[in-house]
Amino acid sequence: MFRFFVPITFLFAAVTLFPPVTTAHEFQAGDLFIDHPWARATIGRTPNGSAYLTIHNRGETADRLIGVAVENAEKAELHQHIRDGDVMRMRPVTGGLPLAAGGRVAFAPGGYHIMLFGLTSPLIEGESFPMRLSFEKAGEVEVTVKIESAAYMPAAAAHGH
Ligand SMILES: [Cu+2]
Repeated sequence: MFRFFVPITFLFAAVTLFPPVTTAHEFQAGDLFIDHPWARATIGRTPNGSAYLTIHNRGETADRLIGVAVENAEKAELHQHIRDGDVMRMRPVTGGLPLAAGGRVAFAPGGYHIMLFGLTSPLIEGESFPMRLSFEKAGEVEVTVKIESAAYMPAAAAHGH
């Protein structure tokens, strides 16, 4: 895959010099604030894509992300990466993703992500698509997922948080 050949030092420098200030967008469901949902542009006929976002629970009770749905893929699944010996593997998050009161969960490449299986069309940089998130207590909210370049990294992930 192309993106693995981009030198990582270059990515860090690019993020530092050009912070993605123009891409910030935020959505709200009750006490949950969902920041900058984004997906990587796909290259060629890649059948699957992945999407990321940050959820900040500003409330005083825990909640849980229990479902994700999109119209431009056959299936959307919550995934995480786990270490298996020397290999990182991804596996579905079972039982929903816990959102602690006052806590913040940042999805990022190499960590939590939303896997989009069977894309009905390629993800093209600069375009966007709707995604519906279901929370145990806060209910449902539709967010807009911005499609970023195939090499894009969010500032928080690039700085190792
Ligand atoms: Cu995955």
